[in-house]
Amino acid sequence: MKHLPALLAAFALAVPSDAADSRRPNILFILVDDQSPFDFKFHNPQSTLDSPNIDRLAAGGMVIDGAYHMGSFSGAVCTPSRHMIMSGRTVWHLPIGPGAAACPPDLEKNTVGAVFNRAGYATMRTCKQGNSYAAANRQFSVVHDQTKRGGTRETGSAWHADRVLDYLGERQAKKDERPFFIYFGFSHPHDVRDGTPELLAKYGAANHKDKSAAPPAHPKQAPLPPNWLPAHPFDNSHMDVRDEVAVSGVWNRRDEATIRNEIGREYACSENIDIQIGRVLARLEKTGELANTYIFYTADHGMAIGRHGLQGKQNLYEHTWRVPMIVKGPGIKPGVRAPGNVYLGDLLATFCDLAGVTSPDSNEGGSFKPVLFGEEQSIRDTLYGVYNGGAKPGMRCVKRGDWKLIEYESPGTRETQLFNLKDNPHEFLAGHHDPKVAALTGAPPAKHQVNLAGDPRHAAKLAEMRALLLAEMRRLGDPWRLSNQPDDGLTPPQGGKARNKRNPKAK
Ligand SMILES: [Ca+2]
Repeated sequence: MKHLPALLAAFALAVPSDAADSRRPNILFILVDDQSPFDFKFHNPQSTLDSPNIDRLAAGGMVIDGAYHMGSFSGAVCTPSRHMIMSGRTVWHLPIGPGAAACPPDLEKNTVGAVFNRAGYATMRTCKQGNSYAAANRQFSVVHDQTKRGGTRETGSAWHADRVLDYLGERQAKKDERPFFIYFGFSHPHDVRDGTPELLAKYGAANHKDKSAAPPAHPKQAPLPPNWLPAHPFDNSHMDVRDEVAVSGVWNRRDEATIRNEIGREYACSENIDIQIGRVLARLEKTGELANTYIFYTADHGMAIGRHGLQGKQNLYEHTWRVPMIVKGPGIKPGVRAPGNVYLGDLLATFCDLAGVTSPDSNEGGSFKPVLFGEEQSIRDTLYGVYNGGAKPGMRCVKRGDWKLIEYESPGTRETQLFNLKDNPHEFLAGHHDPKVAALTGAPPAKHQVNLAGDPRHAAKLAEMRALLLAEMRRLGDPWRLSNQPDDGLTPPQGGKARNKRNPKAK
């Protein structure tokens, strides 16, 4: 037995190089469709959503409090978001939209699936179909995409989990030793939010079909969000988009019963997703692969569902601009959080950094591995957001530290909002102090801070944030300018009027 150490050393030297590859980390990337960060207790302690498996991921890894999608030039916010996730490129540099002409050709060959195939990973994807990035999706070696938004095992979220479990089973049967990159996407909680009967019952919700009447109230329904409003106080440039007027179960309605029922439907779909994630995590634990797997949980963008009188994803309030974000895996301390200041477009660089893979030249995102490993609190100071899928130029926002500016401009509309998110995290407006609104939401007293844009005490901060927004618009190649900005010699893209000089003075 005295020769055992020498034998072990000889064995170690004899390990072939590809076995070393097998110790590279797996990546399980979980992406849900349309989910506000405030649906979760780890981002909002008042939430009534039960999500024990996702909560355990949060407790076992890092919660990123400042994760955002950069925005959209289309009502289908999912589509540019998913292009940014796959390619690591910024919103005006995608193969779709106004920046398409300047985008490198064959970009899909430098998207997540292709990059990880070249690195020797086993790649698999399941997700919804449509409003996505088809050319990039096809790069994964195994693809099972179908839109599953029903309330049964075959028609709902369980279908996506079954595809991942089947894949893991085949991998085990074939003794595939390669590390995996699994893109585990869901079609929910995007509408139509047809939950399973038992989960709908748990949240007091019904799959409401009668456009002429509100759904029944139920004591198990979640309360109204604190920043609910019966209507948005002004035209934000896209009030008639499908998500604001045509979602089955809500339509144009914003009454308490409709919104509380719809939140129940959203939670029923989100808890089902949580259950499905639990099945996959249990399998990875059983096969011994969990400890060497980085797990990412996020959404393609947030969602309003009654907040600020809005229903959809076509706005830049925090409930919609921000996304939930958890990362758990080797080297990440459990139960930690950081601002991060990350975009979804930073994911590709981060996946590559964690796996020791060189990110492609076309990538514009930054790795947030230093944040995950506790070396940095954030990877940038300033965050920019855009929505201009409706009237042009639409909405722009910029955030630095606790301060956030949102500008709205389209023919007939010019509005400015300035928030200190530390003092006013729900972005309360004057309308939240209306006694009839406050009676339903429990909104704070009227002395509570609201939009500060018209307050002369904050004029210097407003000017500073406006300068910051212009700098970001220039840096990122935003093809539009607002009427209070220099036009920079730009010719507005086709599809709308860039400038509205009828009412240029900000309110
Ligand atoms: Ca979406």
